[in-house]
Amino acid sequence: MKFELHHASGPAGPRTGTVHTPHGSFPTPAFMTVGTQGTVKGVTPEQVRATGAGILLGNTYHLLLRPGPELLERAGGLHRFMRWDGPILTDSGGFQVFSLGHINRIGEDGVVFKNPLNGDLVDLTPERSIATQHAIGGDILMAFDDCPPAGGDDPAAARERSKLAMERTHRWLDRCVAFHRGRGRDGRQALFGIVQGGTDEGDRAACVEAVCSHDLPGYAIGGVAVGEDTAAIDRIVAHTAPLMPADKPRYLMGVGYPRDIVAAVRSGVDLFDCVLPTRHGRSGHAFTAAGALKLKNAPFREDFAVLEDACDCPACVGGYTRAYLHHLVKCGEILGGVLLTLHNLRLYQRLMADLRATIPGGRWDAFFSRWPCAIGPEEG
Ligand code: PRF
Ligand code: ZN
Repeated sequence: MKFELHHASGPAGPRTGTVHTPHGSFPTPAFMTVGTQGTVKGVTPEQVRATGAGILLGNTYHLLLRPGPELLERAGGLHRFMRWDGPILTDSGGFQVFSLGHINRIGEDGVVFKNPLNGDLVDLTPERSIATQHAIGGDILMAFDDCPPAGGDDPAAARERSKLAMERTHRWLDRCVAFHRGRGRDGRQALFGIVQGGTDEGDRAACVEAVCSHDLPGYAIGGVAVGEDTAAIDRIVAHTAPLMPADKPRYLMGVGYPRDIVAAVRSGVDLFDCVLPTRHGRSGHAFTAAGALKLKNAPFREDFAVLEDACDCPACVGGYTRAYLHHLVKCGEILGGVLLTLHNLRLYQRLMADLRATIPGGRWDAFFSRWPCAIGPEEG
């Protein structure tokens, strides 16, 4: 993997670049479409490609349980299995174990969780995560990290838990790096480190220091959007991103709404992923430049406009009206979820393309007039 930086507006400002992988290149800032179980729910890889997606994200947690690394290896890796020949990034499974809540025990060695499919106990260690990611065959692998939820009722306990998570994440990173070295597809798989550290700026700085002491091809900001408010997300990202190496891609994991992405891009983040465009699409929500529409609501019953006139997605170009989408969503018809997924994914890609076009000239007032949904609390 190689990262080429095209434009950077100083150490703390927005950047444009290109990530080159063995499965092709894509421009940054980029939004990675989530394909958790070896599919972007409801749509084909050809349709995903047509939204403008340059890279997909897969999940070690899900693929380890089903279909499993042995089968994926026999299939020739996830690219061939799912028929997506573009770049793939895999998340390490740590975060999913925590967020999906089947944890049995967390210890120094790793995590033991209950397989929700059959009740068996599964051991997930840094080594097993990396070995599974080798079998999946993604172009970018993520380190196995410990990501506790934000806050809680007892600030002292949360602080203690966050400290332990940071330190454990660094020891686990050492093990990921050691295990990855000399393995993987002939060095064609790039391992990224993950910066944790909760909402404390000193902790974040210490984590950047520790994680970036490993010379890795890219680094991520984890532990953000795990229960904090928007202001805390913006503050931590604006503090952390500029501390990370300028010549490597910076990836903000699991974020977010269009406004969160725009704010983070302006703080120097290059890569994003989030389930929002797909998950919200399946639950009957459309993102638009003006804000989100909940199509189930009565006002759409007789709204014979398309979602957005300016959109070139199959739903808008095809002339499917808000009234028709309202009807599909009300009836629970899967076509509603498919059309809204395609629209939302295209909207995210249009947003990223406009960000990339705006960064070199810095005409942000004009950008926000095109994307009122991205105007943050502080811009009014
Ligand atoms: N770690 C990993 N994956 C993640 C996160 C994290 O902290 C997040 C947090 N927003 C999303 N996905 N490994
Ligand atoms: Zn559309």
